[in-house]
Amino acid sequence: MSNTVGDYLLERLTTWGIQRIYGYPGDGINGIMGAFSRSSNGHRDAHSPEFVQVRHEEMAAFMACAHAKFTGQLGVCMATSGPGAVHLLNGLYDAKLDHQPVVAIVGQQARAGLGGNYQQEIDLQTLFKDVAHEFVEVAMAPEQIRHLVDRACRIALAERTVTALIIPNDVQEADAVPRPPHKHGTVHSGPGFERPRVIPTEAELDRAAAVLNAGSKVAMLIGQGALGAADEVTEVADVLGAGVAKALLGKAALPDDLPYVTGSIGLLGTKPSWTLMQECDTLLMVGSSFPYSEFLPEEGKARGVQIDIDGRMLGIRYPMEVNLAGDSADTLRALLPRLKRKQDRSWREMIEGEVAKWWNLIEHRAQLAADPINPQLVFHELSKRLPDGAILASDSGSSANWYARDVKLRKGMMASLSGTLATMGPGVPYAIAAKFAHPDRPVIALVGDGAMQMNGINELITIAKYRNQWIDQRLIVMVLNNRDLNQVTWEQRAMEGDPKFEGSQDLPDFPYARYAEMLGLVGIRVDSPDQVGQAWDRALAADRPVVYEAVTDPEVPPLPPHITIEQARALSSALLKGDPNAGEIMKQSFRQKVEEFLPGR
Ligand SMILES: Cc1ncc(C[n+]2csc(CCOP(=O)(O)OP(=O)(O)O)c2C)c(N)n1
Ligand SMILES: [Mg+2]
Repeated sequence: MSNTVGDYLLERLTTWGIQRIYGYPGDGINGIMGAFSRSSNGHRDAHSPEFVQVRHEEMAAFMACAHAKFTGQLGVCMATSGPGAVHLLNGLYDAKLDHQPVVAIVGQQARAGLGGNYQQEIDLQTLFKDVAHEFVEVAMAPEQIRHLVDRACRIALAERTVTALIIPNDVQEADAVPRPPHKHGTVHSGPGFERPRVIPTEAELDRAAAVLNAGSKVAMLIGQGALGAADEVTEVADVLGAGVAKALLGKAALPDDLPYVTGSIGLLGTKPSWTLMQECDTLLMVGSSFPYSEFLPEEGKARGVQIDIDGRMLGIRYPMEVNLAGDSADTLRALLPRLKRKQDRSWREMIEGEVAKWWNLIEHRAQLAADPINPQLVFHELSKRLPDGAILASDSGSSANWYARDVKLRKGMMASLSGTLATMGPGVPYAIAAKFAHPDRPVIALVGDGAMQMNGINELITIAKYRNQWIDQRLIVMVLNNRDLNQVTWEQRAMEGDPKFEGSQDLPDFPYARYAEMLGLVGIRVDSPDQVGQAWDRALAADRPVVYEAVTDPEVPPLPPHITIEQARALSSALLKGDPNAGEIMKQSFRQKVEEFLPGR
């Protein structure tokens, strides 16, 4: 039985299957913290949600987003009024932009003080109106809680988006009204949401099949919408003799060890993905909103078919001939009997040849000498050792390049990053949420030193706090210690034609591995290439979380797969304008590039 609104809130969230809420306390939510305390003392339902205390509310929002990404279920985060609510925002935008269902529950000052320029009073509805525009409501009376929870959860799931529930602290402490009186002006809602089966009409499927059957060089581009459709993508690609490129959020949608998978696309992508898109005559895009048009076929060069569950995402990246609003797996399954097997396999064979050459090139690039460690080697050695069922979380930065290109995911693995917001900072909190959701699986975060200094170091404290709850404690945080905000340094050089601005780009050093040891974790610092592999063996065999600190060379260029004339011109202008590291860059860029043209690559 519920007593207060706070108690009832947790009870109703339990009905929705919420097992965990990531958050940080404050007097704006003490009425809910009291309810957590009562429920954890055994007075309540044993399935009542657990409160996970993070270091910063933004991390709670990242974790709620990652929970959704790694489980397919609703993520929930919680923060106090005012500053706590403001801190949530970046993580909530990460969820919104990557279409993840997340509910944010925030406190507010007592009703009596609102509008009084009161302590910590912020207009929260306006603050959240953009990030949670599908549903942001304030509970002004206990009778509302039931339907506000039901609607916040259902709308987040149905729309794959962020919703927000604002609860003044005196409402939290009021007597619960689980069942509003049966009278005019009350709302009587119920819980539960099941995804519908969404398949396009027969006529549209026929039209799509006609386009796909007419083509002789079919390229597929899959994104996160294809997660869970691996069998269908494989079958369709096989029938159509297609190569398959993957947008970053869809990296785990299809294993990288299939010979016709060209890997990532875009600035962080591969050369075979580039070739696939440049030379295809037909594009089948599945569950992706990959934005960069220069990496897609030139308008008019290919006929296009797109599948997306969200009608709003159709036809916005390429003028598609057929736009299919539907679930990826179900729609591909419905297309299959309509597709004719391509008898001429030469396109597919050409793509497979390109893919084989690419993996050779990647292997060789990883072995090239650098000062002291080539970052590609760190990813390459990890890739070879990835345990079955591993879950990976990459941060934004140069690590995302190497994650995209060098890591070969196998069947049964999961992986994600901040795909659309591309914010710094999700690597460590995503890994923590992955661990809570799948405590029996090894989890690896791939993070830059900038991101570690932004928030990752602090979140190591959360790892130390909770690690004993995880049956398999293998959570490895790999830090690329390059003392540089490297991704942006290269953007300054290659996009702007400016030399590296040391004032904005250089980072202070920090003893990541030693700090991990102070927290009772394992710290491994690697500063020579011959230690890289063994260090991974040690990290992967550890009985507790590990910080794997790799001292890497910031002058190894994360070159786009196809460096354009403009980029080459910009880079040389940056060097001529006196880039402080010009000599080393020339050496590394030349080495990396020359590898591409060596015979047998
Ligand atoms: C919150 C946020 N601030 C700034 C950026 C711009 N940005 C993208 S990558 C990057 C550098 C990341 O540096 P680090 O974490 O050290 O990784 P590295 O590229 O050096 O491997 C920056 C500043 C961003 N994406 N997000
Ligand atoms: Mg760095």
